[in-house]
Amino acid sequence: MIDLNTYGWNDKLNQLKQESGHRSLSHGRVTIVHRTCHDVISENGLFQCELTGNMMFGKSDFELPCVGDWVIFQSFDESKGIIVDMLPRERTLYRKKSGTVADKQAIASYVDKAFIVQSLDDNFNVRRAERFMVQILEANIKPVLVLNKADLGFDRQKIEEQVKHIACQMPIVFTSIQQPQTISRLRESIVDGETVVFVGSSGVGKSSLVNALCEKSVLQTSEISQSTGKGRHTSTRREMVLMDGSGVLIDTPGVREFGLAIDDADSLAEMLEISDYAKLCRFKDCEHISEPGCAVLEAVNNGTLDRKVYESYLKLKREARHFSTSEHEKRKKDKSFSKLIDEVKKRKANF
Ligand SMILES: Nc1nc2c(ncn2[C@@H]2O[C@H](COP(=O)(O)OP(=O)(O)OP(=O)(O)O)[C@@H](O)[C@H]2O)c(=O)[nH]1
Ligand SMILES: [Mg+2]
Ligand SMILES: [Zn+2]
Repeated sequence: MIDLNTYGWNDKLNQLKQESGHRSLSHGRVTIVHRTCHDVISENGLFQCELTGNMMFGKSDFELPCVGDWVIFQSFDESKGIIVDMLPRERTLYRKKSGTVADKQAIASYVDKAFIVQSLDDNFNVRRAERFMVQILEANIKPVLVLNKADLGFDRQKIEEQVKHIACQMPIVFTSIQQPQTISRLRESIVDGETVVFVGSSGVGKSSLVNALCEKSVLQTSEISQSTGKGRHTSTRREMVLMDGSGVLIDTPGVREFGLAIDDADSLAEMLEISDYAKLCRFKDCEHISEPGCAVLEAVNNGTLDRKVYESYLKLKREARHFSTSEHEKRKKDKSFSKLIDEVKKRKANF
């Protein structure tokens, strides 16, 4: 019998299951999403489950179970089943689906912490770290910036200078898979039963860190390419593993771009430490672009606020607004389309 508490099951989830009307069915957590089925870990072991047609009907992809979701399923035998329901989502990390304007993609659910992994060769990029951070904070997940490959030599002072405006939102940890004490420190930052998702570019060492934390090779990692010294795309799926029975780690494939899927751009000022200035602007609805009496612009001009942080703030805000208005429009269109179909059905019925 598997103790699902080690996977994060708790009284609150149990309560939700009781309320779901599926008391007698099994519950479990999605560990891998395959093309047509889901691996679900439950008290009775791992099950391969398909979705009922009902669960898929009228749903967008991001609403279907993703890694980390808790689901209710009916088992057929000791290893196969069918998912009939999903418990309400919490702390889900989304991103904008690449190549779309208003579609989002669910990366992982019921996440407590997110390790934003960057490597200290040429991957470290504070703008990219900010981007991940705002999406993670938006989901009520705790971000941690993990700067890996610390064995390669880097200018610590220069890096700390660049991240100082976000350091109070997220701790920064330097790691190397060749320095066991840095891995122990990382392990200590994970609380029992907590779920941690690893995100970042390809080749930064996400899977290597998961393996180091588990002290065994549970995931495949890349060989360093001799010619460039850089990693190649190795992980191809999001995958959950259990660390020493005390923490749940979710590895993800490296992403080239991480588009914001945020509904409310207002919190960005606070996340990027701009709100202290914004409070002093003459107008309450100041956009901090060219308004008279704008304290943010003044702080940029007198050098107290880093211009690059300010520009990044404007860019992320534009992007978040673009996403939320496009998403809103899309929802409106979908709604009026389904209304139209209902209307046609009614007319047919009346004939
Ligand atoms: N020098 C050094 N190399 C590392 C470290 N961590 C990982 N690597 C190497 O970096 C390469 C990429 O590691 P992976 O763990 O596969 O990277 P990943 O982030 O999972 O990449 P994707 O799965 O493609 O997203 C491998 O060759 C690792 O051995 C480190 O701390 N120091
Ligand atoms: Mg990987
Ligand atoms: Zn202003």
